[in-house]
Amino acid sequence: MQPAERDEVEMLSLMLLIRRFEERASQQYQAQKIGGFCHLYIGQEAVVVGAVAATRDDDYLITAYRDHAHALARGTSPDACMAELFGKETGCSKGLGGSMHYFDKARHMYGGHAIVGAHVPLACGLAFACKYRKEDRVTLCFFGDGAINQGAFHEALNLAALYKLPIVFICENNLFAMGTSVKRSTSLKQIVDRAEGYDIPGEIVDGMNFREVRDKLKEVVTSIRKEPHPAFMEVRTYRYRGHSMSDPASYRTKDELEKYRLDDPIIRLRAQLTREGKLTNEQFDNIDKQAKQTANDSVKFAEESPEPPLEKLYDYTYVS
Ligand SMILES: Cc1ncc(C[n+]2csc(CCOP(=O)(O)OP(=O)(O)O)c2C)c(N)n1
Repeated sequence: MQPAERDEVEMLSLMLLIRRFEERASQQYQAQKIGGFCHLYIGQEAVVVGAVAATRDDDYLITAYRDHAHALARGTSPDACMAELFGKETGCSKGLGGSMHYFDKARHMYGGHAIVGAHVPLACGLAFACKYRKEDRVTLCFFGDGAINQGAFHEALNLAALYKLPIVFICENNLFAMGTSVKRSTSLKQIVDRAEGYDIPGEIVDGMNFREVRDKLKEVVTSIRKEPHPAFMEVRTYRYRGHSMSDPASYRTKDELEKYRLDDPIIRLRAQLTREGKLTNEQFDNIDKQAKQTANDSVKFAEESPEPPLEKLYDYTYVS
């Protein structure tokens, strides 16, 4: 069981750790220490941290490929996360998954999935298992705005509603799927209206505001624990970096980016806590220093870790 209220300074520290971890990862990618794809979550931190603050550690969590923050928020060690990016044996997926395939079964973090929308039915499977076993866990299924026009997404929502599954579909609407604006890909004016088509209650949440994410999700999760049902949240957020490390993000204007930077979720929570006398500048600087140190240490750990042995190359690989 979680304490009734997660400490907000602790949650701010988590957001800073995620930010500093990914900044280091970005540098290591540019130095060619990390191969393959790498999608950063910078700017979206309040979404998953707000969600973790509203739920229990034994609730299930599953997401797409922008997954570093989801593992870190769940408590996967930064060392194991960085080592995974480096393809090292000490990584959270034994160095065989990379950036898009983080996994931590012990912490109920069920990936890390690269195919857009494909994990949404898997999330329903997790929620079905909980209901079948009469557990009061809730499944949190995160996905981007690009997933909502995939067939698998629609099949999953239909089943979730039909079976009254204990699941929250959390659409992290960062306005773009790669370089495609949501306005060009989706017929609806509001993504949340997708849920109505399946008789699933939905709401819009400000994803730059940690407190709003936490509080709205808490209400939803309380209702689901009482009587299982699906729910949908369109969380409006923004990614400050490109889609992946190789995207210069030339499809959006500097003004747009600047507007969202002024609404940085970390700065916002810091300001709220400072105004209320719960955080001093000195405390903030110390937390940030610690986050930077942890991120630096994770790079050292990853560098010094062994490669997976060659004979493990085909382990955990399956064909259908
Ligand atoms: C089925 C499928 N089609 C296309 C791709 C290529 N692709 C990778 S990421 C992406 C954009 C998805 O955007 P969104 O779901 O909004 O998530 P975000 O990147 O914004 O987090 C696409 C089209 C894919 N991985 N899977």
